[in-house]
Amino acid sequence: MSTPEPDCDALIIGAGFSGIYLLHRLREAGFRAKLIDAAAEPGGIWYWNCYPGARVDSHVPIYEFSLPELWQDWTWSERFPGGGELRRYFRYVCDKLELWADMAMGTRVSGARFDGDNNVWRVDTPQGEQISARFLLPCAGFAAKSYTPDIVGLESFAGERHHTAHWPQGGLSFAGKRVAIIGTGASGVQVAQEAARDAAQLTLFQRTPILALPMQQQPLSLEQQAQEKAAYRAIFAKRQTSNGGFDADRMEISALDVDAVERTATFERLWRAGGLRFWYNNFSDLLTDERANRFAYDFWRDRVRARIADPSLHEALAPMEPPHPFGTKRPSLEQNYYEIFAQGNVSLVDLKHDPIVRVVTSGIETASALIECDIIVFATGFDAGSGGLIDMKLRGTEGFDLGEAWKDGVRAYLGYSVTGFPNMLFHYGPLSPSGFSNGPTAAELQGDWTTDFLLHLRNEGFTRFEPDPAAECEWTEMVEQIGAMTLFPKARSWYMGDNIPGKKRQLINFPSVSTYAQICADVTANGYRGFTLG
Ligand code: N01
Repeated sequence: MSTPEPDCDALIIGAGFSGIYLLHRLREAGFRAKLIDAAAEPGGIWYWNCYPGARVDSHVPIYEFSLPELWQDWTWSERFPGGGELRRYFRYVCDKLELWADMAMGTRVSGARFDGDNNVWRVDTPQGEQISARFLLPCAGFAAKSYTPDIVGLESFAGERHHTAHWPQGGLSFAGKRVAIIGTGASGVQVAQEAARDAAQLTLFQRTPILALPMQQQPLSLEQQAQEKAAYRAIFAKRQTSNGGFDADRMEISALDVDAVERTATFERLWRAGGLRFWYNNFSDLLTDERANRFAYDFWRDRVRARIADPSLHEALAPMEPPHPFGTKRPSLEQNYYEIFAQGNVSLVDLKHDPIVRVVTSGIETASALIECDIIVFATGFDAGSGGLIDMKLRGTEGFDLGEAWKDGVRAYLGYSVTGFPNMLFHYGPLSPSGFSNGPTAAELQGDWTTDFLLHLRNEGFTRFEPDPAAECEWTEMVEQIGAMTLFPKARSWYMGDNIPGKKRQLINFPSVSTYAQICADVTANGYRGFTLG
């Protein structure tokens, strides 16, 4: 008796850049592809993280799809677009590519198992629906699982508390409120700048100072964009061949091979250019040599100190000695972050000297004081990379789920595929360029590769693939070895997994998109080396 055809050839989970691009490419290639997402609207991270001030840190046109049919007719209002505009962009993309018919928004995955008899994934939803698919393509993004620290007394707090990744979709006014923000990463900085405008009192609880860079935001006129579009094709081509998926790479020269005058002039130029340039376009050895890195840190520190009116805050916000090498934690962008501390309604609690003891009904108690508040904002980040995938409770051939498979650390061939979990490729996942890459660049690269791979399987009549344990092991070790050649292990960060208590310390991103693209192309050219097809 022949087995029934699965509901679809490919089930994509997640309507961010990766999922949307994959749906488009797979449909173009004639696959019966479906996309589901728990959110009510597409946008991935831009849907959930709708806190005030949410804004991308990559300038136009880096953070959009390179498909001409999309960019030719789309315009942005600012050089670094805000979250609302990005959500409108996603709706525009789904309209323009006519994707809606194959998208089921508001559909969450509650579990899935691989049916090895039929080479099919069976995916469950909380409503009791089951969707079968030959291939499972989770596109959960790197930040699908938020992290809230377990602080004593949290449940007793009488006010509102929200994690930046679960912000009320209807918005939340800070006007006249006493607001506490725990965490000063990119999310904390962005909320703080907004809250400082109209909160009666804003208190930032900082464990480690963020080494934030000036955004240099600018409005974008239609005429300006029309002119700039002439260069878009070249910019998108460069994106594919750069390390970070941006429009440029780090320079070829070492910070140690130039004199102080030239070094400072270079830093000045990158600073003025704004955005993340000071990070991804800096000297070649910024992230591999501590002496080179220290030059950049000192420049950053002096520039930032000059903007902090109260000298008593210098050491907390921009310490004399670097808290970690510059750029080994993602340097967020800021617009007026260092100026808000001059306002009467803004204060900083340096948790290194005054740790949180507990939360009480009326606020947050530190070792030295009770800070009363109406709203607590948790800007405390994510169980990045693996967290969102583990939460899907995906069960493979050995009868256990991904959480069990990764209990001693993440392993994945090409940061894509795990032994014991056939017919599954996750995108923008751990051990792929992911958080080290501009999102759309990685989404297109992996989306194209996956489409070619599935076409190959279809053309050859294969219904199953699985990575070889040796290939998976080799890849996992290689990412670790590459990481050890950089300064990243010198910081405690989500890049290293050690922002989550109990999580194994390992570099979770592959450090170069262009190298990754070459390796993936080589895997293809060698008959999908490292995979067993059947
Ligand atoms: O999270 P984070 P995020 N007690 O992990 C602190 C992207 N992103 O949501 O540094 C007190 O960076 C923690 O302190 P420490 C971007 O890639 C992009 O801000 O660990 N504090 C840190 O200050 C970014 O890197 C954009 O010592 C605690 C903060 O919480 C990534 O998302 C905007 C604590 C967490 O910072 C994550 O950013 C937003 C505790 N127990 C995000 N636990 C843009 O595009 C943690 N912290 C601009």
